[in-house]
Amino acid sequence: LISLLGNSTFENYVGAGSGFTEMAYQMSSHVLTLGYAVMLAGLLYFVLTIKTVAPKYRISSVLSVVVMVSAFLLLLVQQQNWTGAMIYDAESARYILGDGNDLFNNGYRYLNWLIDVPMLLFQILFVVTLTKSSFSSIRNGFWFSGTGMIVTGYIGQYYEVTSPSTFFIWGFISTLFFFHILWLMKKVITEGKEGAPPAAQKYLGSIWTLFLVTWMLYPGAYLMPYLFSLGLEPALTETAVVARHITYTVADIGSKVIYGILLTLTAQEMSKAEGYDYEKMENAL
Ligand code: RET
Repeated sequence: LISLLGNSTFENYVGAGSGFTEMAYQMSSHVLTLGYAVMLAGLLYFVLTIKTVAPKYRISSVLSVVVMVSAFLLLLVQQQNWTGAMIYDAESARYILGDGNDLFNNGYRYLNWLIDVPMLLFQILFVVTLTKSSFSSIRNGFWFSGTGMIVTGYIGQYYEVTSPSTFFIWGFISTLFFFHILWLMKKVITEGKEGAPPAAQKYLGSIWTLFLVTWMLYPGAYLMPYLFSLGLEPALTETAVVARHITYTVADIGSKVIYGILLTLTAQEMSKAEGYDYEKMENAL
């Protein structure tokens, strides 16, 4: 198989090997569809709530809009890549890799992150006020490590079947960038809490938990074929394929949509504390 499929991801190897049962194929297709549908719904939320926060916080909503548009488009293409790669084989009653079609690759996701990761990281800087760190040095760190993490992971994912050691080395380098991002974000949230009204402090605490949990899901999805084999050979099973699609979708909804909503709620509390109360303004919406 390796000579036929080369550096393609393990989803193709499963498609060319055992193929996918109806349930595994459809669940994958549906969860990928849910992903882009939620982004369009989120887009409306961020547009419609922009005036509920004081003008200086509105860049955060604008960045959520940017994230939603890019995620909607790239996740739509990702879903079409899945259905386009597999065909139904009536003889075996399974979905198998189609001859002559594009292979499946998670790369659309990675390109989406290239836009969204820096945007999501910058976004919080427009809501909180830093007490010690400088805005521009945090912003540069976010940008540098955000893109570094994704580009190295993007290269690594090509080797998940053909060369586990290459796959793990790129994954490890990517993880170093990831730790730098976590350290910067912890700093931003800790400083942001100082001087924020109590209700906003509570939201900032939830944002940190959400951030930790949802961002950790991405490396989990990267490792998925190995998590299912618990060894140095990737598990070429449909369960691992479905688990990866679900993990990415859950992570995307949490890290982009729920995160954006929590930042909107934080900014609403801060706006209120500064005398901008949209609930009292007749023409806010
Ligand atoms: C990779 C490669 C393996 C190691 C690590 C990774 C981390 C990825 C992350 C992605 C976050 C993406 C987000 C997208 C939202 O739009 C690249 C999978 C650590 C943390 C938040």
